[in-house]
Amino acid sequence: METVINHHIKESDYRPTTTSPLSRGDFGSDFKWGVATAAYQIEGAVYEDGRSDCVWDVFARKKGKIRNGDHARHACDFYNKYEQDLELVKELGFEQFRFSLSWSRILPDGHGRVNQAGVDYYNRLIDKCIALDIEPWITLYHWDLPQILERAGGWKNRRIVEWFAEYAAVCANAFGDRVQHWIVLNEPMAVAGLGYTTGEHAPGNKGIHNFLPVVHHLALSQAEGGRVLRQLLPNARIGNAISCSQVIPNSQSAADIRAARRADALMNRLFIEPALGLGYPKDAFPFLSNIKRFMREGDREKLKFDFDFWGLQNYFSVVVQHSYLAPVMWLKEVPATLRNVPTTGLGWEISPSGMYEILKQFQQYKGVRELVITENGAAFKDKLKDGNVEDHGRQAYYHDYLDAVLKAKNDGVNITGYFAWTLLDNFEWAHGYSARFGLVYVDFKTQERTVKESGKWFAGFLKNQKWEPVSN
Ligand code: IFM
Repeated sequence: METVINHHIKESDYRPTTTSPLSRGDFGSDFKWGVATAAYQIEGAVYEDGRSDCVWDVFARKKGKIRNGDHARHACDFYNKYEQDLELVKELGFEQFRFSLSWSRILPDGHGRVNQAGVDYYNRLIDKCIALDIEPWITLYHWDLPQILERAGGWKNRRIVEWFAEYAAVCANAFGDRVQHWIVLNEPMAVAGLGYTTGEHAPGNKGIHNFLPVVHHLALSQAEGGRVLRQLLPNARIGNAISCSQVIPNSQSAADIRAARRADALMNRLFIEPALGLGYPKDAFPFLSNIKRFMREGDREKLKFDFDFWGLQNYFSVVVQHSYLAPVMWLKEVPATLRNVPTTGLGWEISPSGMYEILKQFQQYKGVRELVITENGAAFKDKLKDGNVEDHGRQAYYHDYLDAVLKAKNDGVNITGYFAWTLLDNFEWAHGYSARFGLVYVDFKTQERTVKESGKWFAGFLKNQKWEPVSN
């Protein structure tokens, strides 16, 4: 087997690190293959059918928040084009489709009044999936909090746990007869860190004082959402999706090793451990002890929920070092672009070995029943030329990450599914439309879709053709 070393390369020139052919059959016949999306990133139609503003609508209207002044008022117009887009999912050969529900379409006041037009839309979407023999997987919350709830404090206000429970119950009652797989929260760490601490994401709140209450209310809500779904839908399979990355210390110094443990506590342990009954990971990051100020009697129990599966969302590895200049965390990341490693268009390290290591790390938790990769993918600077997008870098990325998933599976990790991120180029949050993650290229002026080379390769792989990586 030939081994390719990808040093000092232009991001789009990434090539597979091994030439091992992959085949779908290697993962076993029950392994689930899907593609993941999120409502706000694709739907558009923000003013249609009684939807109210979410925090991202308001954030995007502010100057300088989203690259190039982009907004998601139209996004991919998936709200109107969902039928043809689901046909593309089918054409690509995915059998599962993960999408999120827009809270402000379903409950425009955040709680109370149900907007039937919003419910009807998701009913049509689910029914279309079923008609195409694609299994719908619902994410309840993928970052688009109704603005009306943000005005009442959003995730800083403990009442959000009740509001979220009500929303979960409305969704379970509306869609639970046809949807078996549910994901409660998507990447709560991004909400707490980017949305309420650094302010890079909506709602744009800044300040470390927000971090702990927001973490605690998200952690309570993930468990409460799980309980609501389980009570109303006893046969559902309920999961939660968290971001995770292998964390590597920059040196073997005691200070760098401790810094890596703190980063690991935040990036990987913060939301899973309270649910497993292990509490917050204060051992590695003593600052987290301050969360007790927001805890009430009985909360340790309320934080627990026995999820059927944990969704892991892995894109890159990180290297960290101790820093005196960063109070609270006392660490800084060593950017991949300074480390002579291959990166994607967003400067994220391409690290298939990191995918392997993180799967092994999560497998060690006794209370974890099953793991699913609920997102993995890469942004590259794709160009549409003569009706084609030759995104060989993305093909190679998928090849190497899938190889790593297979290796982990063969080494005993109970991983049962994989979702590519994502179907369509879309609104990539603060990056706007500048970061293209899709297997399908979108011309945002015409809304025309073009399946990229990576999409065609994935389709071949899912048809059980041996998946040879491109070699040049
Ligand atoms: O686009 C996002 C998604 O919404 C959450 N996980 C990471 C993706 C890529 O940044």
